[in-house]
Amino acid sequence: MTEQGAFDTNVVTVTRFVMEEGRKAKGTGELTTLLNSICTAVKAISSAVRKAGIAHLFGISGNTNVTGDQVKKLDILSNDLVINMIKSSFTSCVLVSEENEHAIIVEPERRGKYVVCFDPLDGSSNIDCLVSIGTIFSIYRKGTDDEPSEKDALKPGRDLVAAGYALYGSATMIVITTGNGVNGFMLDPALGEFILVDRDVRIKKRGNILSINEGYAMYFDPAVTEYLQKKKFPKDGSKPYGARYIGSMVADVHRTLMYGGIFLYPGNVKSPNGKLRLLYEGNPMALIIEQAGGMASTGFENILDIQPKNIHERCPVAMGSTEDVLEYIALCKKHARN
Ligand code: AMP
Ligand code: P6P
Repeated sequence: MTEQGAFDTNVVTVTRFVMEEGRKAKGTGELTTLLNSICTAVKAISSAVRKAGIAHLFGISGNTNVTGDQVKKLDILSNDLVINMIKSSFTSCVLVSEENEHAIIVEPERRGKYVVCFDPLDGSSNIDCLVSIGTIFSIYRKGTDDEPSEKDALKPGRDLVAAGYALYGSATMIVITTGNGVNGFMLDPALGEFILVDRDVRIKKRGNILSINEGYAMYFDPAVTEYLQKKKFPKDGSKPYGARYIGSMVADVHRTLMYGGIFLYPGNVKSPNGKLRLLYEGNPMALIIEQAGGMASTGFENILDIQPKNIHERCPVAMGSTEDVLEYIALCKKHARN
């Protein structure tokens, strides 16, 4: 509805937006079809998430995934939805999921030219307490004619064609980039459509919110400890940063995108590369943040420049407002020289 309350007869849905972008790109429509199939999976996941408690989808399914996490029923359902929607779109040949140890090679009769890496339900440890969770995806073009394999996903994030995430929060939102900026669409349950609400999202050059799990403070590298000290007890007369940490990457990054500041999941003495996965957490979120005018680094290199070695490898994450990330990088490099 428009602000006057009149029904908007020219509403911009994600389907329409992606089709228009596809026309501009003079594509065959395959990427448009793929993006719309992912949106369909997200709508179905959103419906399941919203009634999980009633439909007994909460609770531990008893399985564990490749990372050893307890896999909850919603995780399995979400994974199956994304796999089935993408396979039935005839657009992709290789799928990499957080829930599957090995890459899924699409059967020949259903293959297309894209490679999709995704976390079907990120933040799943928060499902039972109703904290926001999300779906994250990134899309490469296969680029070669040889038999599809896991190695088709081992490309730097710089090569991504598109990336995005869905946030199942107080509303269901999908945020997408295809390399020409970032746009946000909110699900209108009455229409069953995602409506464009945030066109060409830009992140602040500097924010005042710090997002990190300080439960690991005793394991932090000196650079991280010094950075936190600087933000909490500024000596330049500036105000201390606010602290926000949800524990769902999609929610923490979406807040950082909308309000500015920095989201940190650094490596530490126990886990030198941190916890977050490069292919379906680090890269897609880094592309979104960079496309919105921000920065995404490991502390030493841009996340999008990392050459992956295996499909579930982890990467340290520092992403958000450029000036905040640059300040963090400077401390990482200072301590590396000492
Ligand atoms: P396609 O033929 O649909 O697979 O598209 C070929 C290329 O055109 C894609 O890999 C993109 O780089 C670009 N493209 C196609 N569709 C879109 C779209 N909806 N939005 C942005 N870029 C697109
Ligand atoms: P910690 C959720 O399990 C997740 O993969 C990300 O969504 C989130 O940012 C991170 O782990 C939270 O990890 O160690 O702070 O609980």
